[in-house]
Amino acid sequence: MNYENILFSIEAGIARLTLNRPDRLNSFNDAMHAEVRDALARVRDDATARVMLLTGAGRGFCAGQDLSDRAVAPGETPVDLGDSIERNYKPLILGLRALPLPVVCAVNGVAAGAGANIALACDVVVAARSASFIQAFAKIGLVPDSGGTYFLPRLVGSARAMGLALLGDKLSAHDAAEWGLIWQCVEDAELPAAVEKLLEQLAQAPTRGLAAIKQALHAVEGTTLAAQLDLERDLQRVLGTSDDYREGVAAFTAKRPPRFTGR
Ligand code: T3D
Repeated sequence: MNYENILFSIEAGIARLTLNRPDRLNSFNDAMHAEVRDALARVRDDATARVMLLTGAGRGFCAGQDLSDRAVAPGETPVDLGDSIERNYKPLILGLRALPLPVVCAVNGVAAGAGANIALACDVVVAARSASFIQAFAKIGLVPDSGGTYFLPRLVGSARAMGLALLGDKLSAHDAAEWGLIWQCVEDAELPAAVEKLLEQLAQAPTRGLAAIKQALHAVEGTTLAAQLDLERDLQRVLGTSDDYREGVAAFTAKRPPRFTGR
């Protein structure tokens, strides 16, 4: 597939996906959804990919749905938003969460509407100090989607989730980090270097082990301690046969740095 709305590459174990409609603050239309879906499938199927970066081009990260084709004239039938979510946003969020490798989100600017929640669906979120998070939905009569009603209370508690969702106020990257919504806020000029450092570290880490960590932490919702202990046991059993576990223990014993291959 030719990409016109995203930039995409996989090199040296690092998949990079940049939302690339900067004049619309990288808001999503159907074409961009199709391209992102295609790129995520390539990351999933590429055995050399060990970490993925998601970011935005220009001054924004993503302003959610492109609203330019959502205006409804009196008497016209509106677009079926449920259909749009079923076809586009739900597979995107589930696709990010299911990737068997860590996804780093570099929030380079404003993340609004679905754009904010797409960032929250990633595994490690680093934002530039000038970036912000806006649950813009209430301002146009909608409910937070793309997992917003799921992620927000879990990350920041119900009082702050309710305030963010009902008011649609801008939350600075600094406060987002303080509140535990994201991993880290860094100075704007330091974002590229901070992100590259994370990508390097994760691209050389034991990928299967990281995928299992992601799976176990995502499974914790609605489960019991006993069930989670069972899952940890099962994952550990499989990981205990991996090359990277063997290498990790050998390197520790020999007092040398490990050389993980992701297998
Ligand atoms: O519809 C479905 O399929 C259901 C799913 C819905 C999911 C959703 O995401 S609903 C929520 C949609 N998003 C929003 O409501 C956010 C709309 N945007 C804004 O509120 C503001 O743009 C921001 C707060 C994000 C940024 O403000 P600011 O002042 O920094 O920038 P700006 O001037 O508003 O935007 C710059 C340009 O991008 C501007 O175009 P122009 O005037 O330069 O030609 C603006 O119209 C455009 N833009 C920004 N957001 C969108 C957009 N164009 C289309 N759709 C957008 N969402």
